[in-house]
Amino acid sequence: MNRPYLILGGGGHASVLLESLSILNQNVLGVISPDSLSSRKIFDGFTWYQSDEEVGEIYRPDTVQIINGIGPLPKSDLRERLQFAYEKKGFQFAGVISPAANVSKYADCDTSVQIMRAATVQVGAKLGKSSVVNTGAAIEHDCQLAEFCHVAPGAVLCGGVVLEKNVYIGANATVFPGVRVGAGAIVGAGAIVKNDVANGSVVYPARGLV
Ligand code: JB3
Repeated sequence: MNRPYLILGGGGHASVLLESLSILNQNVLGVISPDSLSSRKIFDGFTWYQSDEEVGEIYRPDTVQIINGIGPLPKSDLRERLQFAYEKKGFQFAGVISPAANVSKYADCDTSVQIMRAATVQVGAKLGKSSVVNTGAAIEHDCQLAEFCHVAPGAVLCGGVVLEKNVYIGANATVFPGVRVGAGAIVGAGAIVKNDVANGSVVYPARGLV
């Protein structure tokens, strides 16, 4: 039987994941967030844990699974840092695939991947640990995403694109077929990327095509 879930973070990203888990009738025990949950109705009725330390004292790592509900933002390592801290204590992370996402049975998704509503993941794509394919994004055939990548809403990775770890692709950006985006690079919203992108660099759509 599936172990019940705890959601890390109680903001917008967590709320989207919680809706999918609810539709899938999954057992969510509570939400861990230093900030109040009261502004979002979807959290009503769930137990609120205000600190990560508290969770470590209440739950044994082998009795629950954690959902990483911290949204991946450029230049922020909070999502990755918290996950590593929990993993160090022995907790395991689970993924969420929206029932309204379209994921090929020939795609290979790590168990902690998150795929949101109306996103498409095509045949032969490979998604690494804790990567996020956000609302309506398209991951075409044979793309490879390493760990902790984020493809923001509406972005398109054409066939065979490679994202190294910690890449952030902004909303509605398009990455041409076969392009490799280096570790930690940021592709701004709406950018059109035709050539490989070096590690850690930033592609600004307003400065023209690369
Ligand atoms: O653009 C889209 C579709 N989504 C964005 C996503 C990718 O990133 C979204 O609009 C936001 O910009 C962002 O999502 P996120 O992380 O949900 O942002 P926010 O709504 O600001 O919520 C942050 C949550 O992280 C809050 O509930 C904080 O309390 C929580 N948080 C911060 N530090 C923490 C910690 N939670 C835990 N458990 N531990 C912490 O140390």
